[in-house]
Amino acid sequence: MADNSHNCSLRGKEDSRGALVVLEGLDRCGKTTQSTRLVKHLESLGYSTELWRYPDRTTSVGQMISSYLSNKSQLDDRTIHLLFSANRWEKRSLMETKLKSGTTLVVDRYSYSGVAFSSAKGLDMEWCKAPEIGLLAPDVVLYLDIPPEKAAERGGYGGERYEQLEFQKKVGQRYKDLCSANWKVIDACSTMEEVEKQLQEIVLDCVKTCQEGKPLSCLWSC
Ligand code: DGP
Repeated sequence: MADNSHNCSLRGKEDSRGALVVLEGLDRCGKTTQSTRLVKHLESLGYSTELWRYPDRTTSVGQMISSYLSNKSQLDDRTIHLLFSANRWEKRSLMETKLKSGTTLVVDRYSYSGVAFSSAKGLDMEWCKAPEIGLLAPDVVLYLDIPPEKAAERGGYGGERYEQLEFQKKVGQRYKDLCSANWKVIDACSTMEEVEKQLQEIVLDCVKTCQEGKPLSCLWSC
């Protein structure tokens, strides 16, 4: 019998679930700070919530990625792209289980980082999307928008492979190409509190909708 566990329409007996909330943006746009604050806020309101981040450097695939990012190893562009994707696939079923059990996941980077960063190196965008097909689709993507020059000023870059202004400019352009209906673009140059408040409003709405019942779907809009 065919394995249809990754079919795009995943209707259970009942569609009440946690929300899949993704934060995206250039390096140093504030994703990590804001996702941490968002989780605390949702928890304070009584919602079961977890903070996830990709790459997940704790797995063996994640350790290969970490070594590549810190320039300790060299990998072909397509090879590293597929490793990033595998790092998301290895947590896909856990993600589905958590969401269906009612836990909201706030995810710091997801498939859009995969496509934006790899296609910024010159790889074909459709080729980059292909291994992401079948991963769970976020209910909302919060894009923290910041000019690359401003991001570079924020405490400087930490020395990892992609933290270079010219490269980040290309990544920013690719993100713009990926932007679609479930994206909310937030001005990341506003104060930390303003960004936080905007995110809370958007996400609370989304969490309530998912709690009322919304079927899971898969990337890319199948
Ligand atoms: P972070 O841990 O959020 O600082 O991410 C590490 C770096 O890796 C950052 O420069 C963004 C990049 N990155 C994150 N996800 C992916 C991915 O799926 N593919 C590629 N090529 N780069 C990614």
